[in-house]
Amino acid sequence: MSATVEMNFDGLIGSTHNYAGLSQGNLASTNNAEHVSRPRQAAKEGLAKMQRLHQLGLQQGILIPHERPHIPTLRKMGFSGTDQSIVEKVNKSAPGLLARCYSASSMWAANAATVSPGSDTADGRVHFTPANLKTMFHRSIEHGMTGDILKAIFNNDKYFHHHDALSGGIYLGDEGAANHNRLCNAYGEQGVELFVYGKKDFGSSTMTNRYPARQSLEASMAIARKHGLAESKTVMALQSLEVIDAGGFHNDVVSVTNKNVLFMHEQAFADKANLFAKLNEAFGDTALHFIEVPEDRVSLSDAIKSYLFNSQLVNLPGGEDMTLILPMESQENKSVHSYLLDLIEQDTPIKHLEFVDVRQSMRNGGGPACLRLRVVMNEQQLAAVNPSFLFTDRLFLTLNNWVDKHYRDELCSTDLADPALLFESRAALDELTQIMQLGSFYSFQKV
Ligand code: SUG
Repeated sequence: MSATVEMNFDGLIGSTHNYAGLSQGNLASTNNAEHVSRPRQAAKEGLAKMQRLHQLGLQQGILIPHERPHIPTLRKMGFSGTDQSIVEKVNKSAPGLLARCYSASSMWAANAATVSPGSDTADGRVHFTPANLKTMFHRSIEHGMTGDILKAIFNNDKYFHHHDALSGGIYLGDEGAANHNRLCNAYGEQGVELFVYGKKDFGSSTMTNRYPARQSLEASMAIARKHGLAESKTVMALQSLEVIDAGGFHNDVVSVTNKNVLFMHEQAFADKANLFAKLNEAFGDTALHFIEVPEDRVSLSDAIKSYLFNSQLVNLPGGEDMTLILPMESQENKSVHSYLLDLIEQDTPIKHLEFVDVRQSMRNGGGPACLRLRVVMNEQQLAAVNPSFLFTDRLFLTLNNWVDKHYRDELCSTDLADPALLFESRAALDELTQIMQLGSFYSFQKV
């Protein structure tokens, strides 16, 4: 059997990274609203994380930023004239809309799509469904470009199948891989796909009190059907509504899986016992490891502040031991760090800790795991990936120089009205399409 790997595709952070407080229920986003952001630092932190994982011997890929501000969205909403005059008019009459069309939120690649490996799907192809992200306006405009980027990277019908994002009016909210996990014995074997929802759209609805639940059960079920997953290997679980109301808007803020390990806060799921029973039944005869972190070791509030669970749980080449790639904030939080030091001494597969600095992203509620989309591929599938999107030492250097050339040091909310930012952002993306050998890709390049 050929070697199958799990590859991480990280979102390259766009030049308009800013703190606009757009995501209700995401405490970091709300608390940092209107703070000054540092786009150049943000992009370099992201690139340094990719480089670290690449150095550790993991397969690393890249997703490019979306076009921002997104003028086509503004034109659809009735603004006309030159692109520059549109920015001026929107700033005067609808500044909230301008901020939403300027967000660099596509950086959080875990929300790009739900991906099912070929070993789980009926036709043996890797299936992709871009997330519609309809709960937040600024994110709901991502899925078209996300689909185009995924099609440019995984451009071979023999190995890859691309679905459209789900529609459904106010229903069928889908947040992609942030609410989707997979358990398996080996990456190349059929696994159990775990979909985690926060609300039911039809029939008896489950409701959060303070903050919106973003993922709907009906959306998760539709994706499982469209990807051709075996019913016996698919588990649907309800997110803890208390967790959502405490600021854990995505399930990947409170849990992460790798192979046969589920690492989670004890309060992550609404009905833990039922979930464990369902997972054990779907998984079959070999053992799953449920590593639960108790509230009295790490409070839910500390877990959400430090993003302990928004870490990447990985196997480095040649070893069975697992490594957690964690945000620096979980090293700086005393109770979290003390728990982690105990964890690696216990009898679990998690044996190593690596801390990465992604502070600029963290301030908008995006940790290491938010920044990556996992794609499991066998050798033939991997060979069919567009090589321009594979991370190399050379690409690292090229993109660092590109960031230095095009990104601002700082950005604040009033800067979004500056027409120069529109042209700077386009100059950066124009050069990026040359680096990535994409030709005319963004809408502004096609007029
Ligand atoms: O959707 N933040 C993103 C963070 C996404 C994190 N992703 C995962 N957990 N996988 C969101 O809430 C903030 C933008 C702003 O406020 O400017 C934002 O969109």
